Amino acid sequence: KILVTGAFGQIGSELVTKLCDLYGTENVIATDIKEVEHSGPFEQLDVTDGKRLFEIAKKYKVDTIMHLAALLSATAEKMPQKAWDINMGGLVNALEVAKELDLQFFTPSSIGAFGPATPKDNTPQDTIQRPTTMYGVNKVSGELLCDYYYHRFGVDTRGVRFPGLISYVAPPGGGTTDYAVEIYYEAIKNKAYTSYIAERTYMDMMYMPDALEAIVQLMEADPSKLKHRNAFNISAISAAPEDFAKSIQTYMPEFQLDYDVDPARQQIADSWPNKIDSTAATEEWGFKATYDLDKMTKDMLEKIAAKQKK
Ligand code: VAH
Repeated sequence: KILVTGAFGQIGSELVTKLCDLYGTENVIATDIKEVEHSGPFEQLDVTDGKRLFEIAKKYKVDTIMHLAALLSATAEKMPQKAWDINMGGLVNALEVAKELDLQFFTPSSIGAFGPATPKDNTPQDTIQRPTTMYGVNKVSGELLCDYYYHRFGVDTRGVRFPGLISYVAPPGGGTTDYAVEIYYEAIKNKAYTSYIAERTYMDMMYMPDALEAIVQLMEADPSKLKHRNAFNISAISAAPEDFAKSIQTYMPEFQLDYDVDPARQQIADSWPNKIDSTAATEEWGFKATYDLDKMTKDMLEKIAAKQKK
């Protein structure tokens, strides 16, 4: 049985569906700070309440925690102290429950765990990590904490450094890479988009189906093959706003892109890599992305158009 925190966020919304399909709805305990309609077991949970998290994990006799509840990079920069409380307080609570109840543990890190001093192209799995955002500090600290709980207490912690994730089910909340989701919705709505990220700003990106498959693959991987744990570089696409526009124009020639750069989010984006190296994930647990930019664009445009029709 799997307890998911942040179950109705951008990743959680689709991960819960995938886990229900794979393991059965009754084996997935969805928790979120928001009260949301859900067909399977649901508990309202603020992850800063460690006692309640423990009670839920015990009540449903879960064997795995997938901890997704967090504030993303742009929001975290607006309220850094709150971001520390939620991102680190929630993580410590979840790790403590995993330790007490001997649970397998997943939480995502991010390309945001890298900073300006990190090599920007083909960023290695093991390299300098001096992020300059609160979100990045949370992600590096989280990686170190998860490795600590593995080495010190034997908790089976595993994680990936997610790139910007693109999806059409639930919107991302306050990320720097959100432009890469907005651009598709605006393409369908207005055949145009004004990007808050400047041209030639390269960042790693991935389509949500590849991200979800990576989580399941990592969690089901043979532990004896894992040389790393928290957290694996994984990416599918390295792109700048004009690359998304060119890809959309393949299917919608009249699409127009222009720019109105947001200095705050541009500064965050500039501190992140252009393209990270996923070799370790491929070698240690067979990671392989299946969506390139054009394949993702085709699916995103079709699925959003279909949603608008409903
Ligand atoms: C963000 N989408 O923009 C998240 C993610 C790599 C980006 O961490 O904050």
